[in-house]
Amino acid sequence: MKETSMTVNRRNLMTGTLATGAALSFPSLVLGQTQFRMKFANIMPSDHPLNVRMREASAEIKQKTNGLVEIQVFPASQLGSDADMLSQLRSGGIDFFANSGLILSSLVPVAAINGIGFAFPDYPSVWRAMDGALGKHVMGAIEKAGLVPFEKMWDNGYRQTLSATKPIRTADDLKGFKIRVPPSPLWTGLFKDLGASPVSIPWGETYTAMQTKVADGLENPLAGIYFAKMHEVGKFISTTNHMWDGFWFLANRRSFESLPPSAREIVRTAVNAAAMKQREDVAKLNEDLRANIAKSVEFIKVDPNNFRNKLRESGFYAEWKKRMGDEAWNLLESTTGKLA
Ligand code: X2X
Repeated sequence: MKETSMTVNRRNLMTGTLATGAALSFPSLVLGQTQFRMKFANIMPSDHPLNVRMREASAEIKQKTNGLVEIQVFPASQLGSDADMLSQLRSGGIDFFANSGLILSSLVPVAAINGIGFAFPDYPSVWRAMDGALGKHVMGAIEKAGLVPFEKMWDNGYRQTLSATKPIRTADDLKGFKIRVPPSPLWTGLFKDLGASPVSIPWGETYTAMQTKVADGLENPLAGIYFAKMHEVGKFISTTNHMWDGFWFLANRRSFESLPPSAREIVRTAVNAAAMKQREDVAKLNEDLRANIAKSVEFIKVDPNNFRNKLRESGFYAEWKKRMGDEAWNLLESTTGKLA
Protein backbone atom coordinates (compact mmCIF):
# COMPACT_ATOMS: atom_id res chain seq x y z
CA MET A 1 0.00 0.00 0.00
CA LYS A 2 1.29 3.47 -0.84
CA GLU A 3 2.11 5.58 2.20
CA THR A 4 1.68 9.06 0.80
CA SER A 5 -0.79 11.73 1.82
CA MET A 6 -3.15 8.99 2.90
CA THR A 7 -1.03 8.23 5.93
CA VAL A 8 -2.50 10.93 8.11
CA ASN A 9 -6.03 10.01 7.26
CA ARG A 10 -5.35 6.37 7.84
CA ARG A 11 -3.76 7.05 11.18
CA ASN A 12 -6.77 9.10 12.19
CA LEU A 13 -8.91 6.29 11.06
CA MET A 14 -7.13 3.68 13.08
CA THR A 15 -6.32 5.52 16.28
CA GLY A 16 -8.58 8.53 16.45
CA THR A 17 -12.23 8.82 17.28
CA LEU A 18 -13.13 7.89 13.74
CA ALA A 19 -11.86 4.39 14.36
CA THR A 20 -14.64 3.70 16.81
CA GLY A 21 -18.30 3.93 15.92
CA ALA A 22 -17.88 6.19 12.92
CA ALA A 23 -15.71 3.71 11.04
CA LEU A 24 -18.77 1.61 10.51
CA SER A 25 -20.36 4.27 8.39
CA PHE A 26 -17.13 4.83 6.42
CA PRO A 27 -15.25 8.00 7.17
CA SER A 28 -14.69 8.59 3.46
CA LEU A 29 -18.12 10.13 3.51
CA VAL A 30 -17.00 12.47 6.21
CA LEU A 31 -13.50 13.18 5.01
CA GLY A 32 -14.26 12.98 1.32
CA GLN A 33 -10.81 11.79 0.24
CA THR A 34 -9.86 8.91 2.51
CA GLN A 35 -8.97 5.92 0.46
CA PHE A 36 -7.06 2.70 0.81
CA ARG A 37 -5.46 2.16 -2.57
CA MET A 38 -4.46 -1.47 -2.54
CA LYS A 39 -2.74 -3.73 -5.04
CA PHE A 40 -3.75 -7.19 -6.14
CA ALA A 41 -1.29 -8.98 -8.43
CA ASN A 42 -0.98 -12.34 -10.14
CA ILE A 43 0.57 -14.12 -13.12
CA MET A 44 -2.58 -14.89 -15.09
CA PRO A 45 -3.45 -13.09 -18.36
CA SER A 46 -5.75 -10.09 -18.03
CA ASP A 47 -8.75 -11.79 -19.66
CA HIS A 48 -8.52 -15.02 -17.61
CA PRO A 49 -11.61 -15.31 -15.33
CA LEU A 50 -9.37 -14.80 -12.29
CA ASN A 51 -8.73 -11.20 -13.33
CA VAL A 52 -12.14 -10.59 -14.91
CA ARG A 53 -13.91 -11.57 -11.68
CA MET A 54 -11.44 -9.69 -9.48
CA ARG A 55 -12.01 -6.47 -11.42
CA GLU A 56 -15.74 -6.95 -10.83
CA ALA A 57 -15.13 -7.59 -7.13
CA SER A 58 -12.96 -4.51 -6.93
CA ALA A 59 -15.74 -2.33 -8.39
CA GLU A 60 -18.20 -3.82 -5.91
CA ILE A 61 -15.82 -3.22 -3.00
CA LYS A 62 -15.29 0.40 -4.02
CA GLN A 63 -19.02 0.98 -4.24
CA LYS A 64 -19.90 -0.80 -1.00
CA THR A 65 -17.21 1.02 0.96
CA ASN A 66 -18.22 4.37 -0.55
CA GLY A 67 -14.86 4.71 -2.21
CA LEU A 68 -12.86 3.97 0.92
CA VAL A 69 -11.19 0.87 -0.52
CA GLU A 70 -9.93 0.62 -4.05
CA ILE A 71 -8.15 -2.55 -5.18
CA GLN A 72 -6.11 -2.19 -8.34
CA VAL A 73 -5.62 -5.37 -10.38
CA PHE A 74 -2.16 -6.11 -11.82
CA PRO A 75 -2.41 -9.21 -14.06
CA ALA A 76 0.05 -11.07 -16.30
CA SER A 77 3.19 -11.00 -14.13
CA GLN A 78 3.28 -7.18 -14.46
CA LEU A 79 4.73 -6.96 -10.96
CA GLY A 80 7.05 -9.95 -11.39
CA SER A 81 7.09 -13.73 -11.15
CA ASP A 82 5.21 -15.69 -8.49
CA ALA A 83 8.36 -15.80 -6.38
CA ASP A 84 8.84 -12.02 -6.72
CA MET A 85 5.22 -11.32 -5.82
CA LEU A 86 5.25 -13.65 -2.83
CA SER A 87 8.11 -11.67 -1.34
CA GLN A 88 6.40 -8.37 -2.19
CA LEU A 89 3.27 -9.63 -0.48
CA ARG A 90 5.25 -10.53 2.62
CA SER A 91 6.97 -7.15 2.75
CA GLY A 92 3.78 -5.19 2.04
CA GLY A 93 4.83 -4.00 -1.43
CA ILE A 94 1.59 -5.54 -2.66
CA ASP A 95 -1.51 -6.08 -0.53
CA PHE A 96 -3.19 -9.06 -2.20
CA PHE A 97 -1.85 -11.93 -4.28
CA ALA A 98 -3.35 -15.08 -5.80
CA ASN A 99 -0.88 -17.94 -5.76
CA SER A 100 -0.94 -21.58 -6.80
CA GLY A 101 -0.95 -23.87 -3.77
CA LEU A 102 2.08 -25.67 -5.15
CA ILE A 103 4.12 -22.52 -5.68
CA LEU A 104 3.14 -21.17 -2.27
CA SER A 105 4.71 -24.34 -0.87
CA SER A 106 8.12 -22.58 -0.96
CA LEU A 107 6.83 -20.76 2.15
CA VAL A 108 4.08 -23.13 3.33
CA PRO A 109 5.08 -26.72 2.41
CA VAL A 110 1.68 -28.30 3.08
CA ALA A 111 0.00 -25.90 0.60
CA ALA A 112 1.24 -28.24 -2.15
CA ILE A 113 -1.15 -30.97 -1.07
CA ASN A 114 -3.90 -30.24 -3.59
CA GLY A 115 -1.42 -31.11 -6.35
CA ILE A 116 -0.75 -34.72 -5.40
CA GLY A 117 -0.92 -36.62 -8.68
CA PHE A 118 -4.32 -38.08 -9.65
CA ALA A 119 -5.73 -37.39 -6.18
CA PHE A 120 -9.08 -35.78 -7.00
CA PRO A 121 -11.36 -37.72 -9.37
CA ASP A 122 -13.66 -34.76 -10.04
CA TYR A 123 -14.55 -31.16 -9.10
CA PRO A 124 -17.05 -32.05 -6.34
CA SER A 125 -14.26 -33.88 -4.52
CA VAL A 126 -11.87 -30.93 -5.02
CA TRP A 127 -14.26 -28.48 -3.42
CA ARG A 128 -15.30 -30.89 -0.67
CA ALA A 129 -11.67 -31.06 0.38
CA MET A 130 -10.56 -27.48 -0.22
CA ASP A 131 -13.72 -25.82 1.16
CA GLY A 132 -13.66 -28.34 4.01
CA ALA A 133 -11.23 -29.76 6.53
CA LEU A 134 -8.20 -30.00 4.24
CA GLY A 135 -8.59 -26.37 3.15
CA LYS A 136 -8.86 -25.29 6.80
CA HIS A 137 -5.70 -27.21 7.62
CA VAL A 138 -3.79 -25.44 4.83
CA MET A 139 -5.24 -22.06 5.85
CA GLY A 140 -3.94 -22.63 9.38
CA ALA A 141 -0.45 -23.21 8.00
CA ILE A 142 -0.67 -20.08 5.82
CA GLU A 143 -1.71 -18.03 8.85
CA LYS A 144 1.24 -19.39 10.82
CA ALA A 145 3.47 -18.10 8.02
CA GLY A 146 2.09 -14.61 8.70
CA LEU A 147 -0.28 -14.20 5.75
CA VAL A 148 -4.06 -13.91 5.64
CA PRO A 149 -5.72 -16.54 3.41
CA PHE A 150 -9.29 -16.12 2.22
CA GLU A 151 -11.64 -19.08 2.54
CA LYS A 152 -12.49 -19.76 -1.10
CA MET A 153 -9.76 -20.99 -3.41
CA TRP A 154 -9.94 -19.81 -7.01
CA ASP A 155 -9.87 -22.42 -9.75
CA ASN A 156 -6.96 -22.94 -12.08
CA GLY A 157 -8.13 -26.34 -13.24
CA TYR A 158 -7.25 -29.91 -14.08
CA ARG A 159 -3.97 -30.02 -15.90
CA GLN A 160 -3.29 -31.50 -19.32
CA THR A 161 -0.04 -32.22 -21.12
CA LEU A 162 0.89 -30.18 -24.19
CA SER A 163 3.66 -31.32 -26.51
CA ALA A 164 5.37 -29.48 -29.35
CA THR A 165 7.28 -32.57 -30.47
CA LYS A 166 5.68 -36.01 -30.21
CA PRO A 167 2.32 -37.31 -28.99
CA ILE A 168 2.38 -38.39 -25.33
CA ARG A 169 0.19 -41.49 -24.94
CA THR A 170 1.78 -43.35 -22.03
CA ALA A 171 4.28 -42.65 -19.27
CA ASP A 172 6.94 -44.29 -21.48
CA ASP A 173 6.54 -41.45 -23.98
CA LEU A 174 7.64 -39.01 -21.27
CA LYS A 175 11.14 -40.50 -21.12
CA GLY A 176 13.60 -37.69 -21.81
CA PHE A 177 10.73 -35.28 -22.55
CA LYS A 178 11.70 -31.78 -21.41
CA ILE A 179 8.52 -30.60 -19.83
CA ARG A 180 8.17 -27.08 -18.42
CA VAL A 181 6.77 -27.14 -14.89
CA PRO A 182 6.13 -24.22 -12.53
CA PRO A 183 8.82 -23.74 -9.87
CA SER A 184 7.78 -26.15 -7.10
CA PRO A 185 9.30 -29.36 -5.70
CA LEU A 186 6.02 -31.26 -6.14
CA TRP A 187 5.80 -30.45 -9.83
CA THR A 188 9.42 -31.36 -10.46
CA GLY A 189 9.14 -34.51 -8.33
CA LEU A 190 5.95 -35.69 -10.01
CA PHE A 191 7.37 -35.43 -13.52
CA LYS A 192 10.70 -36.96 -12.51
CA ASP A 193 8.79 -39.88 -11.05
CA LEU A 194 6.85 -40.15 -14.31
CA GLY A 195 10.21 -40.52 -16.08
CA ALA A 196 10.27 -37.08 -17.74
CA SER A 197 12.96 -34.37 -17.60
CA PRO A 198 11.17 -31.44 -15.96
CA VAL A 199 12.50 -27.91 -16.41
CA SER A 200 11.30 -25.41 -13.83
CA ILE A 201 10.33 -22.07 -15.44
CA PRO A 202 8.11 -19.19 -14.25
CA TRP A 203 4.88 -18.84 -16.20
CA GLY A 204 5.85 -15.44 -17.63
CA GLU A 205 8.86 -17.00 -19.38
CA THR A 206 7.13 -20.14 -20.60
CA TYR A 207 6.00 -18.98 -24.04
CA THR A 208 9.55 -17.99 -24.92
CA ALA A 209 10.90 -21.24 -23.49
CA MET A 210 8.61 -23.12 -25.86
CA GLN A 211 9.57 -20.96 -28.83
CA THR A 212 13.29 -21.42 -28.19
CA LYS A 213 12.78 -25.15 -27.50
CA VAL A 214 14.19 -24.98 -24.00
CA ALA A 215 11.09 -27.09 -23.33
CA ASP A 216 9.44 -29.75 -25.52
CA GLY A 217 6.13 -29.25 -23.81
CA LEU A 218 4.27 -28.10 -20.75
CA GLU A 219 1.35 -29.03 -18.58
CA ASN A 220 -1.53 -26.65 -17.81
CA PRO A 221 -5.29 -26.41 -17.62
CA LEU A 222 -6.99 -25.66 -20.95
CA ALA A 223 -7.92 -22.14 -19.81
CA GLY A 224 -4.28 -21.41 -18.96
CA ILE A 225 -3.16 -22.77 -22.33
CA TYR A 226 -5.76 -20.77 -24.21
CA PHE A 227 -5.42 -17.33 -22.60
CA ALA A 228 -1.62 -17.47 -22.80
CA LYS A 229 -1.87 -18.71 -26.41
CA MET A 230 0.25 -21.77 -25.67
CA HIS A 231 -1.67 -23.78 -28.26
CA GLU A 232 0.19 -21.66 -30.84
CA VAL A 233 3.45 -23.30 -29.78
CA GLY A 234 2.14 -26.86 -29.33
CA LYS A 235 1.06 -29.74 -31.56
CA PHE A 236 -0.64 -32.22 -29.22
CA ILE A 237 -2.57 -32.10 -25.96
CA SER A 238 -2.89 -35.33 -23.98
CA THR A 239 -5.78 -35.21 -21.55
CA THR A 240 -3.78 -36.58 -18.65
CA ASN A 241 -5.79 -34.75 -15.93
CA HIS A 242 -2.79 -35.51 -13.73
CA MET A 243 -3.37 -32.79 -11.15
CA TRP A 244 -5.82 -30.20 -9.93
CA ASP A 245 -4.47 -26.84 -8.85
CA GLY A 246 -6.06 -23.62 -7.69
CA PHE A 247 -5.06 -20.23 -6.30
CA TRP A 248 -5.06 -19.18 -2.68
CA PHE A 249 -6.17 -15.56 -2.36
CA LEU A 250 -3.76 -14.04 0.15
CA ALA A 251 -3.47 -10.73 1.94
CA ASN A 252 -0.59 -9.02 3.69
CA ARG A 253 -1.67 -9.11 7.32
CA ARG A 254 -0.65 -5.60 8.36
CA SER A 255 -2.22 -4.07 5.30
CA PHE A 256 -5.47 -6.04 5.58
CA GLU A 257 -5.78 -5.29 9.28
CA SER A 258 -5.28 -1.58 8.65
CA LEU A 259 -8.78 -1.60 7.12
CA PRO A 260 -11.71 -0.92 9.44
CA PRO A 261 -13.32 -4.27 10.38
CA SER A 262 -16.47 -3.54 8.39
CA ALA A 263 -14.44 -2.83 5.24
CA ARG A 264 -12.44 -5.99 5.83
CA GLU A 265 -15.70 -7.89 5.88
CA ILE A 266 -16.85 -6.30 2.62
CA VAL A 267 -13.56 -7.22 0.94
CA ARG A 268 -13.62 -10.79 2.22
CA THR A 269 -17.23 -11.35 1.20
CA ALA A 270 -16.83 -9.83 -2.27
CA VAL A 271 -13.61 -11.72 -3.00
CA ASN A 272 -15.01 -15.07 -1.84
CA ALA A 273 -18.16 -14.52 -3.91
CA ALA A 274 -16.05 -13.65 -6.95
CA ALA A 275 -14.10 -16.88 -6.44
CA MET A 276 -17.32 -18.87 -6.58
CA LYS A 277 -18.28 -17.24 -9.88
CA GLN A 278 -14.77 -17.74 -11.22
CA ARG A 279 -14.96 -21.47 -10.43
CA GLU A 280 -18.02 -21.76 -12.65
CA ASP A 281 -16.34 -19.75 -15.41
CA VAL A 282 -13.26 -21.96 -15.45
CA ALA A 283 -15.14 -25.26 -15.29
CA LYS A 284 -17.25 -24.13 -18.24
CA LEU A 285 -14.25 -22.77 -20.15
CA ASN A 286 -12.34 -26.00 -19.72
CA GLU A 287 -15.17 -27.71 -21.58
CA ASP A 288 -15.92 -25.00 -24.15
CA LEU A 289 -12.34 -24.17 -25.08
CA ARG A 290 -11.58 -27.63 -26.29
CA ALA A 291 -13.20 -27.14 -29.70
CA ASN A 292 -11.40 -23.85 -30.13
CA ILE A 293 -7.98 -25.20 -29.18
CA ALA A 294 -8.54 -28.31 -31.31
CA LYS A 295 -8.32 -26.09 -34.39
CA SER A 296 -4.57 -25.83 -33.85
CA VAL A 297 -3.56 -28.90 -31.83
CA GLU A 298 -4.53 -32.56 -31.84
CA PHE A 299 -6.17 -33.87 -28.66
CA ILE A 300 -5.04 -37.28 -27.46
CA LYS A 301 -7.12 -39.32 -25.05
CA VAL A 302 -4.96 -41.26 -22.59
CA ASP A 303 -5.52 -43.81 -19.86
CA PRO A 304 -4.68 -41.94 -16.64
CA ASN A 305 -4.05 -45.28 -14.89
CA ASN A 306 -0.99 -45.85 -17.03
CA PHE A 307 0.57 -42.66 -15.58
CA ARG A 308 -0.75 -43.25 -12.11
CA ASN A 309 0.72 -46.74 -11.95
CA LYS A 310 4.10 -45.34 -12.89
CA LEU A 311 3.84 -42.94 -9.93
CA ARG A 312 2.91 -45.82 -7.63
CA GLU A 313 5.87 -47.89 -8.80
CA SER A 314 8.30 -45.02 -8.36
CA GLY A 315 7.30 -44.48 -4.72
CA PHE A 316 5.78 -41.04 -5.38
CA TYR A 317 2.87 -41.47 -2.95
CA ALA A 318 4.99 -42.84 -0.12
CA GLU A 319 7.44 -39.95 -0.44
CA TRP A 320 4.82 -37.21 -0.55
CA LYS A 321 2.87 -38.68 2.32
CA LYS A 322 6.01 -38.31 4.39
CA ARG A 323 6.57 -34.76 3.18
CA MET A 324 2.98 -33.59 3.75
CA GLY A 325 2.62 -35.28 7.14
CA ASP A 326 0.03 -37.80 8.34
CA GLU A 327 -2.54 -35.24 9.41
CA ALA A 328 -2.82 -33.50 6.02
CA TRP A 329 -2.52 -36.77 4.13
CA ASN A 330 -5.35 -38.35 6.13
CA LEU A 331 -7.53 -35.31 5.46
CA LEU A 332 -6.80 -35.64 1.76
CA GLU A 333 -7.57 -39.37 1.72
CA SER A 334 -10.77 -38.80 3.68
CA THR A 335 -12.05 -37.19 0.47
CA THR A 336 -10.17 -39.11 -2.22
CA GLY A 337 -9.93 -42.58 -0.71
CA LYS A 338 -6.59 -44.39 -0.34
CA LEU A 339 -4.11 -43.02 -2.86
CA ALA A 340 -1.47 -45.72 -2.92
O1 X2X B 1 2.56 -21.46 -13.91
C1 X2X B 1 1.60 -22.13 -14.31
O2 X2X B 1 1.71 -23.08 -15.06
C2 X2X B 1 0.23 -21.82 -13.87
C3 X2X B 1 -0.09 -20.42 -14.12
O3 X2X B 1 -0.68 -22.62 -14.55
C4 X2X B 1 0.09 -22.21 -12.46
O4 X2X B 1 -0.56 -23.17 -12.21
C5 X2X B 1 0.73 -21.43 -11.42
